[in-house]
Amino acid sequence: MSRDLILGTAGHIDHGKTSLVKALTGVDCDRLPEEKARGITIDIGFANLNLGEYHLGIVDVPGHERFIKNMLAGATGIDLALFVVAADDSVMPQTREHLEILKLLGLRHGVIALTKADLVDEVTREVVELEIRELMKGSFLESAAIVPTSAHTGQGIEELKSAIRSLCERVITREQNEWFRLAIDRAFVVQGHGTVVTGSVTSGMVTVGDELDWHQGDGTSEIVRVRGLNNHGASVEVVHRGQRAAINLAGVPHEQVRRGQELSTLGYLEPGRTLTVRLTAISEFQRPIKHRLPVRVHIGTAEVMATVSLLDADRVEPGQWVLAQVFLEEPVTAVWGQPFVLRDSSAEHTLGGGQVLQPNAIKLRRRHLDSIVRVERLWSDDPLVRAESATWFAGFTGCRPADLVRTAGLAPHDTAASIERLTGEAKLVELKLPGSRKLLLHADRVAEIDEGILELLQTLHDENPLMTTHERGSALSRLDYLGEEALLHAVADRLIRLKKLVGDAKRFARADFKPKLSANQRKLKDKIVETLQKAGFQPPEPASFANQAGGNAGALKDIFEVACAEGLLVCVSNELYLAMEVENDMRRRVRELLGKQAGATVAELRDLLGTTRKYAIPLCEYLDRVGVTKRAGDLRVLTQALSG
Ligand SMILES: Nc1nc2c(ncn2[C@@H]2O[C@H](COP(=O)(O)OP(=O)(O)OP(=O)(O)O)[C@@H](O)[C@H]2O)c(=O)[nH]1
Ligand SMILES: [Mg+2]
Repeated sequence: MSRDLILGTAGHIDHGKTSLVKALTGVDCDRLPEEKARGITIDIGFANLNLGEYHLGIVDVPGHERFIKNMLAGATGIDLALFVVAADDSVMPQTREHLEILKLLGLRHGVIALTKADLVDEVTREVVELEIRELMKGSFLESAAIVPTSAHTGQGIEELKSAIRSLCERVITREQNEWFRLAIDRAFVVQGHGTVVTGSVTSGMVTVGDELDWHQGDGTSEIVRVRGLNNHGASVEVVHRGQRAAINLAGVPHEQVRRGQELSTLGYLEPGRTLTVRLTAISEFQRPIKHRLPVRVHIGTAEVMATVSLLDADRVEPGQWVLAQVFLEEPVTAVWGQPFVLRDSSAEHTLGGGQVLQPNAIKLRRRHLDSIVRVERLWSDDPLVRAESATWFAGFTGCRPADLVRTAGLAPHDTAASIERLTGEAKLVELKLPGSRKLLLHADRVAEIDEGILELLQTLHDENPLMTTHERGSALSRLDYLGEEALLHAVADRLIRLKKLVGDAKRFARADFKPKLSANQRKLKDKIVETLQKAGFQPPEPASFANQAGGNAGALKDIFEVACAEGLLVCVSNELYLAMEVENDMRRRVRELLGKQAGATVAELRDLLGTTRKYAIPLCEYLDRVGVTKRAGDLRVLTQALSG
């Protein structure tokens, strides 16, 4: 099976990176007139190399210290490094700086080319090899092959190819079925086709005709359609991780497209201005990184000015790791675990870098132990621990299950199973909202909202000791909650399922609430129930008890409701209550009659119950509502369920 990987060059200026790529592939990556004139690489160039089953996209980067930002744009998303040191010049400043950058970018594999071998004798070559070995100690290139090469004589080119090939065999890449991401490193117009962007595909795949989010680097995103795809000059239907891609976008004005923007699967990325990160300073840069230092952040192909805030330290000494937040002047699209590099504000030195822990963070208080502990958990090897912590940070408004791919590094196809585990362990709660939306909240957050609702209802019950239930909408709107009300309703529904509340879609009450009647109110209630038991199917309306109620006249309606809640009365309509026995008697009589004849008119039922039309109509409607009867033209018939 063939495999695609991206290889990037690295090394000091003039050490022969571009010449080596040409010797390997025949392609001259220096395509700009200025590059040709000056004999140096200014911006990244591209070539490709087929080594048996391995297809390598090559990104050739400049070595000049002034073009480190271009080197960074090229190095993002590479799988392996072709690290170049000239035999006649040995280790130089950008040899070190590029090595540090590749380490910060989390590179794991590389091969070292000792270029210009034709210019030195055996002894010099051996000395330079020793210097290289010394430099690489403790890095991913510690035991990398060192292959002496010459772009002029062709020496070592075949050996280098086989070293790259055996390196490819060792590269383990993430799984294929991740979401698509491409950081744009170039944009141009092709006559007759329109805007084309290029980049290294760092995850997932995309097919012609697909829609993608185009993140424009200013916080706005637009949905764009892939009109055509190209991989190293060949038109293709699909591009995937490990390939260089040129994407022809439909209806996108090329002036608006630039390096630093990103294309991704719909809904995957979310631009953010605050990142929480783990951060280290490189030993090459002798000074520590201090709290509130202004920096340039390089992430993906973007470069953005920012300020560093150290959460658990005042300075980062070289080699030490701390937790920090990065406040960016322009939003970036990042995901959990994504590497970044920090350079000083005047773009002269690489200072350090690290990995993103929160791509869309809120400002955290420094030295705040609880947040720091939870941020630390975001660096756990266990994706479940990360998912729990990321959901906690999503706060009272929660997050979508799919957000955990971006915020906790879950694989898209593992998300559902991970959430099931965490909800099973009662660490997270999944709430179902209208429109089959799902929101995830940390169990601690739900517990706080639960408490808010229960306390609120306690207050309402205390204020209205006779009111058996409260209207949900108006009650919940009194809660001090800034998110969407649908979430509160979902939490309330859950409390009803958990039997901490009683109620339905409209009204609710605490399950432990018992209306508190005074002695007089209790007497009045007994009197009402007794009266209604005797009144049969022509009961007096609640207002008719006003005289007897005296000072309790205002509470009459509530007293009726209490009697209903206690199962003594049944509410037929606003003004019409029946004693429970009377209601049962009605059901019995109606079933008996309709057992004998197929249907009955309102008038027949009126006569059956010995009442008047005024009562008969609401009583019939009530019987329909509770499912005893249903209408069939002018007649009432028994419902199917009960007729059998
Ligand atoms: N003798 C000799 N000269 C070489 C070799 N490789 C490159 N050169 C020369 O070294 C100079 C720089 O080579 P490039 O390939 O442009 O170096 P580079 O590393 O790409 O330089 P930047 O991209 O600007 O950092 C050119 O004049 C090359 O002809 C080699 O193997 N032997
Ligand atoms: Mg070059």
